[in-house]
Amino acid sequence: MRSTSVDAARLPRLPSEFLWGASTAAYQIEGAADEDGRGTSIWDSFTRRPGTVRDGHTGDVACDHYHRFDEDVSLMRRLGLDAYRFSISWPRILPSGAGKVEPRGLDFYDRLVDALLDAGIEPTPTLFHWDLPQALEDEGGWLNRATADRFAAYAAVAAERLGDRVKRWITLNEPFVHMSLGYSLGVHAPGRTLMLGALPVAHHQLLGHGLATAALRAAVPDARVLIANNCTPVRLRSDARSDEDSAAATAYDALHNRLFNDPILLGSYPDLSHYDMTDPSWGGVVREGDLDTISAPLDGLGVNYYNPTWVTAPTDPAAGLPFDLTEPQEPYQRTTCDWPVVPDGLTELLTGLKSRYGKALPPVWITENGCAQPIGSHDQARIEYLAGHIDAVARAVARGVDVRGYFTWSLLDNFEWAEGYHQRFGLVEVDFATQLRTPRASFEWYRSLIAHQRS
Ligand code: IFM
Repeated sequence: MRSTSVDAARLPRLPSEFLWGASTAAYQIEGAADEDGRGTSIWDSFTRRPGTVRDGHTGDVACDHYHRFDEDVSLMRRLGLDAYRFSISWPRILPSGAGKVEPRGLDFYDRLVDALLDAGIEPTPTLFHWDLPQALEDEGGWLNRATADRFAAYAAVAAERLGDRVKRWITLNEPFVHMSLGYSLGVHAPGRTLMLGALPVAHHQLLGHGLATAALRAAVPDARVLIANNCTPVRLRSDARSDEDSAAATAYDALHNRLFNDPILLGSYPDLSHYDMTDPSWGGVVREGDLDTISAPLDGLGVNYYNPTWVTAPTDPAAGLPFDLTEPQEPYQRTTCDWPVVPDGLTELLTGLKSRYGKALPPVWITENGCAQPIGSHDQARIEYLAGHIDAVARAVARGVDVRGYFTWSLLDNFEWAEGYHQRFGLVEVDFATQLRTPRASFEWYRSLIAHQRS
């Protein structure tokens, strides 16, 4: 590993109890798709449809973490992680989504949790990171309100088995992204193209979050429950002039951020009249009592941050959306996903959450942040990305935002959804032909950062 020019010791010191972690997700790393009674997930079905994923890649083997988790926990121990955020595969535990429990699936997470605890790492599972059991998709997926009840029942099964050792739980990962890419645009599973017809998916996921929160608290009285929302500061280009541009920003913010944060933190939906949604019940989707369930107190808000979003007024009103997505004028560095690298967007996001929600904002954990970089590069860009974003978190903390931890995305190179194995987000490089794990320079850098912050 090469030494680096960004000295981890020069970053501001975060509070001593600040938690340092790394994140992954089941379908992206586990593999073992047909083992030990695992049911089919929507990603198994989607990846089999021609043209959905670059080069026809699938998560069938992925990082083979199901068989190699001991080696991966050793890597985490070397890093000195306080916590590891992984996700539980719903179809591994309930192959049909509901009803019969597969004990071998639960056994796997039992072994993983024990290995983490032995290594002094706090297990932090997410219950839903997009791999819905196909059997539930066949009944409408998250368009079907019953999926929210099924989700709570699954949460209870997981909590009853693991809750003696697992105390921090995350219900959903990025419900905005699952709704928009999976149900509006069709570039993720389940591949529906409903555009605004996907909005019930937002409500049913949020209802599932609320019901699962209650189930977790019933099974694990000292549980700490979070949700991981993908949040983005919404920016206008510096040449934006019109009120229409500002209205576009407000509309996009409502859809991406407020739709998923307001009901949880304030118990209400944002103004969606830009989307012709004036009926507060969304045509009967939102029922009496739902918002009380959704807004049950949380122990923390998980924030996944990658970059700001630039919008302008729509050029084609007939397209049906009240904004256009656009590109910034500034020549930001780009990741291999072509995402601009904008660390100060994270400070803006965190301070913006504090001013928007005030006392209603619980402590925040950054539950994902990281970047894809070219394979074989010397990894300097990833180190600079991490340093810039951790510094941005420290700036928000200095401005009074209660941020309690940072989980980088990701521990390992993994299956990056529609991009297959082409985007490399890992602190650890994975050779998918041999499964050889090779820590990158950013691994060593993150290790030294954690050691320094603790010293
Ligand atoms: O890989 C994904 C992850 O599953 C969810 N958040 C964004 C990451 C990078 O695209």
